[in-house]
Amino acid sequence: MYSAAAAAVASPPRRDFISVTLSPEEAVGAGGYNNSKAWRRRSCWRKWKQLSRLQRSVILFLFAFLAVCGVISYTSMGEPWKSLTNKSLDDQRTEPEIPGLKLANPAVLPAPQKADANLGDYPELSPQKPPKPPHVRRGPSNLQIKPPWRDVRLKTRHDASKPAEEPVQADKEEKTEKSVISWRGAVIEPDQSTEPPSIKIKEPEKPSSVEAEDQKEPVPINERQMAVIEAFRHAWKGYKDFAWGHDELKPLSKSYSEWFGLGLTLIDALDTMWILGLKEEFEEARKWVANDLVFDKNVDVNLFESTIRILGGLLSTYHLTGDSLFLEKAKDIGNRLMPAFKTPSKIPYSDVNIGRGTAHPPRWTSDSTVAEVTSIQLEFRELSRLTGDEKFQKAVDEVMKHVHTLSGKNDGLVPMFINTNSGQFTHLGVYTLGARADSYYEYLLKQWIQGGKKENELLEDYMRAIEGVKKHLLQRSEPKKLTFVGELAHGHFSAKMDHLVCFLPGTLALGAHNGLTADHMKLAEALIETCYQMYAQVETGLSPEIVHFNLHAQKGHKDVEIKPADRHNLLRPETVESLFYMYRFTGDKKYQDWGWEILQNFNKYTRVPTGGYTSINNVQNPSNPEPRDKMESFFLGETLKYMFLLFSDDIDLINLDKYVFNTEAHPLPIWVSA
Ligand code: DMJ
Repeated sequence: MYSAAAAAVASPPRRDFISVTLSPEEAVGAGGYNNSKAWRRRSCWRKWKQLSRLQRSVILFLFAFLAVCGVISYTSMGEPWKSLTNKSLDDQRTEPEIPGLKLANPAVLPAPQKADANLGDYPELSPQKPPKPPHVRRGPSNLQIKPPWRDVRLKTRHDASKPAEEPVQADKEEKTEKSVISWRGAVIEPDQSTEPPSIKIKEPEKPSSVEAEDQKEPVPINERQMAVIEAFRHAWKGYKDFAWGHDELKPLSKSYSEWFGLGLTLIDALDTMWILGLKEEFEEARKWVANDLVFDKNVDVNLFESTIRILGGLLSTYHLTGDSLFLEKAKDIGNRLMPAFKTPSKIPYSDVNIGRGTAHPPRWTSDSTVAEVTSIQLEFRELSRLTGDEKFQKAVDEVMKHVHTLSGKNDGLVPMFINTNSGQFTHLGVYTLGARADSYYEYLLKQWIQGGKKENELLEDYMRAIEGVKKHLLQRSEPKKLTFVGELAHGHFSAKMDHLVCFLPGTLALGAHNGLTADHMKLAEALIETCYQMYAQVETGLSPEIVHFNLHAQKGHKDVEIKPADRHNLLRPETVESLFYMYRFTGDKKYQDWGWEILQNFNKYTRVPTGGYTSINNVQNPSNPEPRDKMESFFLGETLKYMFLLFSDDIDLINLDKYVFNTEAHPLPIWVSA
């Protein structure tokens, strides 16, 4: 029992504290024990009235305070609880048993939906919704070997067709308000149409990551993707056994070849391993990069090739993993390549000695190749964004600005060479979308996308060039009437098409996805059919390096003719690359089926039993395709990566609204506008 005296407060002059009397005796003393509701209410009321105003205010304040605390703690407890629950569920999951390979946990993936391929999907003058900003990981950048199968959200094309967070109506209104200027079917935002983007880079950026903000569901890997993983591991076995740390595997002679002496295949393959989920192989390769990759070497490297393969490969691996090792290496090689830009015209030389810091053109000319000097921009621009050092971007932007103003183009089509002294095009009059010009066109569009679709000169040059292609280079073959891209030499059309040109359907489709005119998608559909026929009409089912199309129907002749000098296959990626884009944007399964046929033919004619794949000399001879004894680094960097992505139904496995692939299939983030 409590004593009333002990607990009561003897009316102090200033009652600035409260007392709580808990004495039943006192309560009963007044009128005996009465537990009726009315009595209790009266008694409480009396007590309340006895309190000073200050005491009452304090009590009321305390109640209010406790109530607010209660609400706050309830909501903040919810999240950790949810994530704890998810985490423990994750921990309990077991991975499927595939020898030596850890794969995605099985989950039920909704069947991919075929995107409505009518014009409504690619409406003229209707740009796509701006992409959601890529997630920026701000945490420590030491190696975070988080296997991608835990980083990939369960999101299919079906989900992608739905609008994202913002209300549809608001989005539509914004579009009609902004998208008023058009240039040959392209939409240019009025507020972005005059000013070129500032190259001022203030703060170094952190990597984006495939990891999204929220908890992601794992996505299962299907059988075709498994076959790609198997092919990769077979190729990797050959490289590891006979060419480890060297540039290219020679799988037949069980040796290697050097080009730059920089472990080209290993670097080119890093992000492919990450995307395929080959954790062990990736870690081993990472160790080599950490311990053995040294750029301080007296060696001449080709600026373009080392940019797209090495710098591009390191940057994308940095983004996917968040591992600062790759950024450090990227900075190192980026800096060592900069002497290439010290030319009278600022058009870079083709070759750089990365140890000595000197650069020079090829021995026989002072020209550089147009595709080479205009296809290093995605990588150098990204390096500036990441490091905060504007010199990289400044150098490559200057090249683009200069090329933009040059005369000698033919309706947007560029010649193949440019002089490093005068800065002028040379060898005028020859136009191709194949070797030496190809990726100029690809990078016009991709830089525009990378920079957030603001750099209108790039878009103008791209749109004009595609018009030039239509006007001068498009023809149809006989008997199947395949649309193809030929070449123009001093006014004469040649029905010759490099396999390299097969990047074009994918690029056109990417442009259409980003709001460019619908007929680019139509052209992409026609051209990818042609590229597929370059495989299907050949005895091995593999494309030669170059084909000539028949313009006139002749009995017993196919559309595709192959000259003896052109019948080699180097395991090139361009057709599967375009198949990947076409499948992502249309959902038409035939593109996956075509890619599957190609993979099977690579396995049939180019696979070397002891490990690795080889280029072949004769795609027309199934009984002896004449292996060349070389596996190019892009087979692992590009061809198998695009195959894996083509067979995936997960649009977030390198989401094309967040990433743009460089010309060597290394994904780099699309910049988010400030
Ligand atoms: C790769 O190095 C790149 O794709 C480049 O753009 C063209 N050549 C090879 C692949 O064919």
